[in-house]
Amino acid sequence: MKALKDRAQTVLINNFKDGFSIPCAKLYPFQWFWDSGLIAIGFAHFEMEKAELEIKTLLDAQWGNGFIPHIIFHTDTDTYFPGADFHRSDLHPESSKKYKSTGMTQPPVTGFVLEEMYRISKDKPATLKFIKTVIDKVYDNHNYFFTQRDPQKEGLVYIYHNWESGTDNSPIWDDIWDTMNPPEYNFERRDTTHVDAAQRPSKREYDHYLHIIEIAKEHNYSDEKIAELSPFLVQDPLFNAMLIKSNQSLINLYELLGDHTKIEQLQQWQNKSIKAFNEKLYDEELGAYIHYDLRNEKPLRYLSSSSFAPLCASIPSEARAKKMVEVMMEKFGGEEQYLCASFDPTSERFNPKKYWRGPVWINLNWMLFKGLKQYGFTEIAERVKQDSVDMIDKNGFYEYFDSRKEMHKDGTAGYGGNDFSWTAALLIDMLND
Ligand code: 2M8
Repeated sequence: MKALKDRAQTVLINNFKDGFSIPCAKLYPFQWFWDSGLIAIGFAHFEMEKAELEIKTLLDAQWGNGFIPHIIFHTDTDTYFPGADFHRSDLHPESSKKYKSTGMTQPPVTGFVLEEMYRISKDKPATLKFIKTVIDKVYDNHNYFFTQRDPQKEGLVYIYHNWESGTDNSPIWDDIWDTMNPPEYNFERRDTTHVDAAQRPSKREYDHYLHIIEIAKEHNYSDEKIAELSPFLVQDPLFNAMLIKSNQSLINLYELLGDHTKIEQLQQWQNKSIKAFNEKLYDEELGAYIHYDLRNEKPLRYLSSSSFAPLCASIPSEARAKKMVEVMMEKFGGEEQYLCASFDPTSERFNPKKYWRGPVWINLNWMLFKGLKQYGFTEIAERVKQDSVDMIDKNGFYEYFDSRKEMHKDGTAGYGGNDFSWTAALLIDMLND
C-alpha cells in the first residue's frame, strides 16, 4: 500500500503548478471547482501548504455575488472545448475581473474540505489560522446559493446545467434532453482527441449542453432569468447534499473559531434544507433519494450513486439509511460488481464504460465510504474502500473504472483521463483512514 500511496502523491505533485491543480493532463487543463476541493484533501496529508494554496486560488476567482465558477481558465490553451471565449464570464456584471471562468458552478465542497483539512492537520492552530482567512468567502458562497438559487424558498437549490451537477452525462438527464430540441452547433470537440469517443458524451448531447449556456449568456448569466428560462432546472441530491455537508462544516468551524456572528443563519438554512431534502427528494418506493426536475415539475425516478450520497451529509434517518444500504447492496453491490456504479446497473440505460452512465468514480466512492462509516455500516464501507484500492491498483489512477469485475483481468478497465488528481487524492485519504 505504501507504494500505491507514493504513486498517488506523485500524481498530485505532477498535476500541481502555479498555485492550483489540473484534474489531469491534456483532457482537463484548467482548475475545476470540486476537483480542486477534493484534491486539497489529498494534499493535506503530505503538503498542507499546497492544500491551502489550492483553496486560496479557487476562492480568489470568486465573483462579487459569492458565486464560485466551475472552471477557472488560468491559461489560454485551446486544447479544451468549450473554453473561456465560449463561456464569456465577463457578461456577468459581478464576475471576477482577474480570472476568466465559466458562468456555472459545481457541487459546493469547500466548506467540508476546510473541515477535512483541519481534521487531517498535524498543526491544528496553523490550519485554523488559515481557515480564518478564507471561511467568510465560503459563507458568502452559501449565501449566494440560498438566496439566488432557490426561487421558491424551499431550502433546496437548483442547478441549471448538467455540468453543474458534476455527474455530467448521467442517464437521468436524458429525460430533460427529451424536452429540448437545440440547434445543431458547429464546433470542434477536444475531449475526443484525448480519450476514446465511446467513453465520452455524444455530439448531440454536447448540442444540448451548449444550448443551455447560450440561453444563460443571452441574459448575462442573470440568476433570475436562468430560473425563469433555462430548460434545465434541477434539484440534485448530490449537489444539495454537498451544500448541506459543507454548511454543517461551516457551523463547526465557526464554533471552533469562536465566531458566532453567522452560526444562527447557517443553522436556519441547515434545518430548512434537511427537512425539505427528506420531504421532497426521498422516494419511498425506490428506497433512496432522487433528482427533481423543477422546470417540468416532476421527480426523476432513477437510482444513481448520487442517490446514496446524502449518507455522507447525515441527511437520512437511521431507518432510511438502513433501507438505502439494502437497496444499494441489492442493485449495485452484487459479487460481480465493484462498488459503486454511477448509475443503476439493473437499468436499460446503464453503460459501465461511458463517463457518468455507469462506471465507478472514486470521488463518489469516497463520499459513500464516509457516509457508510458514519451510520455504522463499517463492513460495507471497508468494501467500498477495498474496491477502490483494487481498481486503482489493477489499472492505474484513472478518471473512472468499469464496474464489472470480469473486465479487470488485464489492467484495461480504467477509462477517461489517467493520472487523475482526485482519484489519487481520495485514495490517499482512504488509505490513511
Ligand atoms: C468532467 O466534466 C467536464 C466539464 O465540467 C468535462 O467533461 O469536460 C466531470 O466529471 C466533472 O465532474 C469534473 O469536475 C470535470 C473535471 O474532472 O470533468
